[in-house]
Amino acid sequence: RNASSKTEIGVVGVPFEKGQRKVGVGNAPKVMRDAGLINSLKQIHDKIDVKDYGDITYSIDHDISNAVPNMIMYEHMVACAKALSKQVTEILNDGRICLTIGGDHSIAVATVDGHIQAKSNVALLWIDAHADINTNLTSTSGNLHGMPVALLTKELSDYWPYLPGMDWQKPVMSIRNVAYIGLRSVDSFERLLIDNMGITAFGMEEVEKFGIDQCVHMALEKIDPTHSKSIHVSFDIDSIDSLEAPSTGTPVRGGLTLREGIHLMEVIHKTGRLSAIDLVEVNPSIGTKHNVDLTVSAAIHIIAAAFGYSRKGLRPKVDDLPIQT
Ligand code: Z70
Ligand code: MN
Ligand code: MN
Ligand code: MN
Repeated sequence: RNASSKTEIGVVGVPFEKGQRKVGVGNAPKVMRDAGLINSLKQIHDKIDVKDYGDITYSIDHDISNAVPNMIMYEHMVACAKALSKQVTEILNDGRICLTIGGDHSIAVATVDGHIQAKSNVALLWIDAHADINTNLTSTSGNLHGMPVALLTKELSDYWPYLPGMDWQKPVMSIRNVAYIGLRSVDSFERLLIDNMGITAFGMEEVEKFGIDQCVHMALEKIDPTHSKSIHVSFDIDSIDSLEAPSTGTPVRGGLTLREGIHLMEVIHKTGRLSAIDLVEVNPSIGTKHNVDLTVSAAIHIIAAAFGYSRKGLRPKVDDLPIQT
């Protein structure tokens, strides 16, 4: 409970869905806003200040389409990412915590890059059923939302070909500053990398064995042992079990419960060092209206927990008391 300190939030929507092949995930920013996201944030407690920076727009350079093998709709990702990185840096430089509403997970290349531009010393928690650490050589899909971690980290930079239009993006983050929680659908090359590089990864087996509270604390201890870094949480809604968050492109059973997702964010909130959150892969075109409502409300609960929503409730301000004591 952190109702005494002021929390300034900057929200940016990214209606981007070209990092994968299913239609609809680009509508999530609108659907999340229509579901009352901004008001839900304002109602967490009275020290919250929210500024909505609107949605990212961009225009593509057709000359670089098909420039890189096995990177589908590459030119779209490049253009969107450049605009988004700048916007994230601006929000952080305005002194706000940046909340990015995707869009598919390829947008995290930009949000983490923009965060590093503003704060340099960044620790990244990747909450996902998937590892998203393929390169264009290891990916069996060519989908860019399976590649952002490999684009961001310096240990993998030698494995990429020249990426036209991405010169602004510097892969300066160390994989040592990245931790996964929630993995349960990992490709074979991704598994090889995680094992051989000793990447910090708490899959669903570890969540089961140690519990979510221990997993988050152990992850933070690995990526931020001095308790000094600026924390970035890149939250793929498919980390949550598909029974509780069904409207997503690649649902996987046996995932985090909503309660585990909320608790994870409560732990992060209490560090006082959360600077950026991505909430990605909500697809309002998948499933019934009930499925979509479940998924959107799960996402809003998870976000609210990150900004200090208290499940215990908050005591009223003295002025609000019905009886003067
Ligand atoms: C696979 C790939 C992925 C989300 C699917 C899947 C990646 N590893 N990520 N759905 N959210 O295509 O690279
Ligand atoms: Mn993902
Ligand atoms: Mn995923
Ligand atoms: Mn410690």
